[in-house]
Amino acid sequence: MQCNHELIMRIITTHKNTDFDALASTFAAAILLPDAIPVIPKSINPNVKAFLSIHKDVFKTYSPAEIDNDQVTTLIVVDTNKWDRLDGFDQLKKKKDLEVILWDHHPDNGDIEATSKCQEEMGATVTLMVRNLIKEKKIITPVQATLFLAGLYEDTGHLTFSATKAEDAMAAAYLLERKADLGIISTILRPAYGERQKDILFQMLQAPKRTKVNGYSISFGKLDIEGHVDSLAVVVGMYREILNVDAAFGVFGIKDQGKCIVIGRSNIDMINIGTVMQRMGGGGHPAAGSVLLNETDKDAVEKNITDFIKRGQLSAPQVSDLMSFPVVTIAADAKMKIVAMLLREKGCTGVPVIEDDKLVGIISRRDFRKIKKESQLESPVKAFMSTNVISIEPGISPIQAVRLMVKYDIGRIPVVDNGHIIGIITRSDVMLYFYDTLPN
Ligand SMILES: [Mn+2]
Repeated sequence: MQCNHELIMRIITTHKNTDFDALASTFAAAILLPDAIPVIPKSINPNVKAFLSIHKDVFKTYSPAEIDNDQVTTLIVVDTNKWDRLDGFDQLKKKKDLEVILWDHHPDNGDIEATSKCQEEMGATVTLMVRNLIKEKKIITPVQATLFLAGLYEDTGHLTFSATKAEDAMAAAYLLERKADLGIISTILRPAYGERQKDILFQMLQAPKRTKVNGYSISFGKLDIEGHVDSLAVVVGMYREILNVDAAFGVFGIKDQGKCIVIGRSNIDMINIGTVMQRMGGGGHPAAGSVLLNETDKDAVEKNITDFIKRGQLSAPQVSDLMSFPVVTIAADAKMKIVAMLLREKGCTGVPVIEDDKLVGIISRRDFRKIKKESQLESPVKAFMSTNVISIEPGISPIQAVRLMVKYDIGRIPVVDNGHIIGIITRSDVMLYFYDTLPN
């Protein structure tokens, strides 16, 4: 009698530069398919590496070198759908009868042809895994829940990235219910600060120069770097904290590419980094931002930024930056029939009323209800206008304008400087502003 020794080897793997979503999905797959072996690429993100070194006993992984590809019968791929993102499995590409199971949240543009797959655009792959864990009533430990939530949070920016789906939030809720530890997550998701980053920070601190610009303390750290360096924003953040300045900029020259990366961090409202970076073609938000410039003269970059700040163009935007002007107004002694014509012509619901160049009231379509007989159309505007006008000063912040609009349920506020109307700010002005300044 012949004994047919058929080997079955199922392995789970994921993409190179393994991040938390990839690692989480790998171990979630290991719960779903308990006979499969998790194989992690050689190159993994520094914070994932740190996590694995602490959790060695709980999350046992294998390296691609430990796997005999000839024995592999099933390949489970998570968080990628491309062969070239895997480490050490090229041989399997052509293997006949290989079963391939795919779990991925990226758009379907890869070259891995799966025997069966779960591929949906989702904030994180681990959300798809959690869906199956719940369906199959698998029990997960708090440590597993913590890893899974770290993956989910990393890929969705704590559920804030626009790719986040409702199901990601529900998966997060489930993982919190399973006792995922938020304290640990905030520690392990902290961006990597390694040897490279430390060297750069120390170089920046060699000759720190603090300057006063418009009363604010500012510092520039300028140096050349070679090749790609992760987490430069973290370095600049630490640099600002150590020097205790209002705003700090890192200007990093990449000589061989003829470019430089500028990264800014600000601790005060008056210096809006997002605005600085936008003017140079980059982006960001008030506290942090960056730009890649086709420029190698780091001193020129410093001068450029300093000049911007000197001109006071970086202060937080004010109502006067957003308002529309000139404003259509009407004189207080104009007849009501003229107002009616004006409103119809301009297609607006109301217009400010002026007397001796000062704002004295506002007349709106609603006020025409007070007119009882035809002859009243010959009466002056001041007889029908409302005199308790909500107005705003030009130096106020846009958010204050929004508060007034909400409080009084109005869509437009006259901007008044010393009693004179100099513009009008509308709901659409402020909405446009807030959406434009949101970081991408
Ligand atoms: Mn992912």
